[in-house]
Amino acid sequence: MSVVGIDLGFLNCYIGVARSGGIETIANEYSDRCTPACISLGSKTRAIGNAAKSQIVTNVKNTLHGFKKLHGRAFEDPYIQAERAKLPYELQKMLNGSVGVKVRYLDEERLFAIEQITGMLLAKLKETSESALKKPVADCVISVPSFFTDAERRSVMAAAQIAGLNCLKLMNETTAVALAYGIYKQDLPALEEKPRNVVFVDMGHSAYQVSICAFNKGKLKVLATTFDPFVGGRNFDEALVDYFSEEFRTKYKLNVKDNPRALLRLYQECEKLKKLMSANASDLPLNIECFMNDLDVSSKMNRAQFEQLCAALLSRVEPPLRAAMDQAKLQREDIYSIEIVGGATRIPAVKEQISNFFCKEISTTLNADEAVARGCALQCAILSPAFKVREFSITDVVPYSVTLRWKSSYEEGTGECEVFSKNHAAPFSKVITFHKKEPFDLEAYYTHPHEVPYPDSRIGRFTIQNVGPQHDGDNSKVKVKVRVNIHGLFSVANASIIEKQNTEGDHNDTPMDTESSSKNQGRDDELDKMQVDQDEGTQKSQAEQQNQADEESENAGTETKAACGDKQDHPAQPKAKAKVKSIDLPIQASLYRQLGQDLINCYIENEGKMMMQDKLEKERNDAKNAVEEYVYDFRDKLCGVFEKFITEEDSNKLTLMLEDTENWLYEDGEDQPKQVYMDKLQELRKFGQPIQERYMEHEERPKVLNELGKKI
Ligand code: ATP
Ligand code: K
Ligand code: MG
Repeated sequence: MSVVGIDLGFLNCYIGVARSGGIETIANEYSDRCTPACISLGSKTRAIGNAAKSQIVTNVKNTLHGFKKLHGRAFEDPYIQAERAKLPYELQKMLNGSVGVKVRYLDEERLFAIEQITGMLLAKLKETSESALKKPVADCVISVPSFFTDAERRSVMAAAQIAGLNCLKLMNETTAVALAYGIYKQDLPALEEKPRNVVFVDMGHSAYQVSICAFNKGKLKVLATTFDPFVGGRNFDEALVDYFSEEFRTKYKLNVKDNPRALLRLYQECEKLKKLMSANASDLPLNIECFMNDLDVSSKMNRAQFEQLCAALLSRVEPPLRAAMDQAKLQREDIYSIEIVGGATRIPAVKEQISNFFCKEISTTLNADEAVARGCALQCAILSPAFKVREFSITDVVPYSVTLRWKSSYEEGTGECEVFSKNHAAPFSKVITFHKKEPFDLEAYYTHPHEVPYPDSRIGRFTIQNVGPQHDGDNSKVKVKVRVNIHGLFSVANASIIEKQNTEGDHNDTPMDTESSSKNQGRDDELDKMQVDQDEGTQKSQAEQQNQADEESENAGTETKAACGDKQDHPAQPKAKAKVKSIDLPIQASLYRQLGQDLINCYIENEGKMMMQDKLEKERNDAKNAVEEYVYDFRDKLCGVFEKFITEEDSNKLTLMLEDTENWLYEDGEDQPKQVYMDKLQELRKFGQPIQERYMEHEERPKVLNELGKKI
């Protein structure tokens, strides 16, 4: 079983693995611990990671980057349309309405779903892990932004499946950071003591996330997460690009925005400049040779100017910090430390905003680039039965409140109930009781659409099937378990109908309730059980129910009964003892923007084909390189060490042959099947081998004699 954690970044990906010595961030084949989230499609092969990044400017339309947030959205989504206008490659609508990219690959026009693109990247990261661990890798934990909705999360899960990964958990990025911070801390307060509250801030390339966590020995609890999904390093780059484009327009009469290649180069140079400005406050140059129309361009900027240019962006640092403190109900003096990670927190003005808000120095003790991957690897180790790690319990939060809505059986209209409030502990299960005579639909959606950075509030529809009236024609009691699982995904996990047996005029919940919850106990990995049951007669307000639920969830093992449902469905009933039987009901789930397994299987098959193609292409190239290498190596040796072992005539003949081969490699032999190169090498060797042997014999003879001499 593998223990691997993947930080699936917008710009940069990192891999953490558990090895004998502990958690380690591993390097790829370029000895780089960072693998760019970049894929380049070519006429013969795909390049992924570092090799793809170097093609951004040369293979503009077929080099994909900046695709992390295209997941789980409709093509018409305003975010997608805004990105589409800026991306140098072409986005296209898939048959199911989601986002795909149109590229040229293997000399054909091809359409890839976003899940396939991220699947390619994840497959590459899998391969990198495999070569580091020297064994197959499947189990892993993958990071996602805490603000990802269910649709976005499911789309990333599909990508993992396409890559052949078994994602044990989608972990919120800031929670991963919190785990990386807490698990090694020896001095956390004891369980009964006041927790240590730490703020984690991550500003990466595409987003800004804040979370506040409470730590006790062996335990971390997320209190609140907030975010601005539209502020990150890329926005600072963009501010610079806009500024210089305008300057070059007046200064050089160049229209940078009309030239994708030039624009990409300007982005790259601006990112470099931005980083330099983090270390240096004085004027720094920006020079690009042969930028457009053979013109060299140059300009400069200093940190003060940059900060002025980005004033609007910088003002967006504080609100999520304030919101997190409000939601966690903490004062500044309750905060033990502020830990920052993510590349863009290296911008001095960003750091300043954060420390000014807390009136406190910020801590940079965590590895800003690798903390997410390390946290994910630690989580994977905790989940892996094969790995021994310190006991550490992690309680995350539900980022957006979730409401269930259903049709009332008695009157026109709907009933609804908020089943999870914002910042509710997760993973978590609750049981809700309905009184129904017929199958019914539960619609799950985000309660407050304006809080969700996503244009559709639907999560899914769950049809509870096979519901009928009781023998006496009364409503049946249906228990429905809803949950937010380990990945942060909402579902109606199961439903059962409660049948009374030998009913002697009594209706009682108690025996069944206990039975059902203990029966479920073993099946679940959730922290706690919550019984949100019909409170017959006295319908409480939604707020009251939730307060009660939240309170109770702190005490493991307790059950809460809270009202939830439309009152008319459950007239008050007299209580007495009765035997009950619980029968599981089928649920038909239709999740919003969910990919069908058939389609995923088809993508898996396609990924396999592309991998095979890459492998064959690599072998073909290796075979070609072997011929080239032989030519150069032998030619060198012919005028060197082999000189004495070949007649001049043969040497001339061979030199000519090598020269012919070299020319062939650049002409007819440039693009041949692998076998042709192998045959070519064989042919050369036939001539070369005898010379090589004569030379070797000559070299070995003195050594052998020497050895013999020693023995005598
Ligand atoms: P996301 O978290 O949004 O998915 P990511 O994890 O790929 O993105 P990071 O690797 O954390 O992003 O950060 C990359 C960003 O940090 C880039 O915009 C990069 O230019 C910026 N960055 C890195 N180093 C510095 C620096 N020294 N000064 C300013 N910005 C920097
Ligand atoms: K990253
Ligand atoms: Mg990141």
